[in-house]
Amino acid sequence: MRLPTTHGCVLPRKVLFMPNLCHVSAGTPVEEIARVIHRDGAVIVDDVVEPALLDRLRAEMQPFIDAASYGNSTISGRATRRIGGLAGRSSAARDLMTHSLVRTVMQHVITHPVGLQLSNTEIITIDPGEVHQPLHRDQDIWPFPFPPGYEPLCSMMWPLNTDFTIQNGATRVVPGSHKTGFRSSFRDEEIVQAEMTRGSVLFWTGSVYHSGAANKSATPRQGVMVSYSAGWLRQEENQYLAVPHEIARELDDDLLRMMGYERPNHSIGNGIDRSHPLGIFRPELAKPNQNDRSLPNYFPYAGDVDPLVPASQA
Ligand SMILES: O=C(O)CCC(=O)C(=O)O
Ligand SMILES: [Fe+2]
Repeated sequence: MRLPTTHGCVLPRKVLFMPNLCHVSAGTPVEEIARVIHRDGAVIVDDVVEPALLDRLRAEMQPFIDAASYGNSTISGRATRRIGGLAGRSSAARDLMTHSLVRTVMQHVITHPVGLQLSNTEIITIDPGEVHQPLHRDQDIWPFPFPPGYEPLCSMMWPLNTDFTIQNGATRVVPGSHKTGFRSSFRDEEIVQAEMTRGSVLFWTGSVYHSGAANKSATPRQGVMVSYSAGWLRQEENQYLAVPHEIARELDDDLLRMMGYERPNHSIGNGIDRSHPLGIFRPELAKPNQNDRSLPNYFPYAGDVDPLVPASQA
């Protein structure tokens, strides 16, 4: 038996093991949104942005989508077109990826963010006839066995051209699979699809099994996928290359910092001669050997600092 998708996450505790993707409203406190993500591995937040923002994003990106080629593997999708570099190519995409809800959810979900960073930006167009993408965990791009409960990565998907439906390839998710470690087989009853309206967003952790889905409709399914990771990991999409420097220098400092032009502690991400990496675009920050002494130091130099306990909790 499959439970219908619930609105408001009011499932009684005793049936929490049933596969389910909760919908919550955009006004839900971020702590509650994060609690559901930690519990289920994913959540849908309804009606976060106006469709007009998505119209603008589509208009800015359609030429790139039209020129995109298909993937060459089952994971990239042989009837799926992917276009990246959104931070440099679309101001509407920048509005989505820096939306205050996104920022706060990421801060609540990612473990030891040490300079939350943009990891990947993509428009994924699943054309009619595409088959299911294999279920996978996004965090497996890094060869490290993160323990259950440790979340180095969190992604989101915004329906772009149409609502997401079972028919047109709404993202598949295996709720709860973020707690059970590596797996290679799944029962159909465990898998749910992220049916949602345009303007809503699906969040999922790097640890939960999920995938794109078969498109059995007559219309392409376009979705905007954005991922954030802890700032001490290598980005999936290299933002220094994905966004040409002549465009990057015009972007807000705040976004540039999230793209990786940041030094989130004493020792990660220095520019030349231990200068601030944002100095490449902002000469006033380009001073060599001027570490920000207010930043946390994650090395236990003195022997009395636990590197995994943020200073605020020590
Ligand atoms: O297209 C989707 O719905 C999900 C895609 C995905 O999970 C991925 O490419 O990593
Ligand atoms: Fe994925």
